[in-house]
Amino acid sequence: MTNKKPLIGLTTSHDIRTDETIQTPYCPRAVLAAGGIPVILPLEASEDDLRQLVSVLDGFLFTGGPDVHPFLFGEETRDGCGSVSVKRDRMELALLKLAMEQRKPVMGICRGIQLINIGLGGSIYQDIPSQVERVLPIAHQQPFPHRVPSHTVKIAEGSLLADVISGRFLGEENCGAAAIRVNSTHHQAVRDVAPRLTACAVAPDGIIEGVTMKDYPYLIGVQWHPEYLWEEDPAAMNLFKALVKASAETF
Ligand SMILES: [Mn+2]
Repeated sequence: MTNKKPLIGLTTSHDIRTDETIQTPYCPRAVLAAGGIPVILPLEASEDDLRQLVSVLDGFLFTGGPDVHPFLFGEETRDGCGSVSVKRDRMELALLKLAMEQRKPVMGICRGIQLINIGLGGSIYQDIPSQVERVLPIAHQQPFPHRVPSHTVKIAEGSLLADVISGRFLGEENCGAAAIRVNSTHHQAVRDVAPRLTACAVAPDGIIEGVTMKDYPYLIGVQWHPEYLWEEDPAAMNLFKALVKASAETF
């Protein structure tokens, strides 16, 4: 068993104009580099099929993408909300529920942290600039390429996220975790944190950028995009390595 690599299921993007599913290479490459095998999941699958897939796979990565439909967290669609994929929302919420029923490791990136929060009963800001008054309005849609960090994030000391970012979770502490530099390409963000989640990372304007879940084997959501940073940033690589490690432990 020891030389088998964990299988990490990845959600795909959905182009609602053409109905095509799209997978950019960044998350698969990061999972491969971290020692896992990325498995791209189908957008359209029955709940039974998803359940079977979940039982075979070892961990799950909810990737970035467009907005989540406001009805899913009990709101009307406000000015500032972007486009949505009803199919993708439905598939990912079903997948999250099934993955958590089977206690599989879960990671969410950008849309992924929001989807997880909504799936567990929390809410999000539909549009940060029009909904949040901020003394220091951070550019969460950064004006330069994704590979360049744009704002800092404070990580709660003693949290699972701090353990992962620092490398302690991997037994190879290789960077500081109190504050890290991240990229930012989102206009939505976690608002009310779901009851079972804990906010453990925050941007300088107060926007929540990370969540974890106590009483669960492994769950981390981050608002930034480590898949564009890992080649140069050990904090970003540690996130992928930790997901793979946690997934290996559930074999
Ligand atoms: Mn941000």
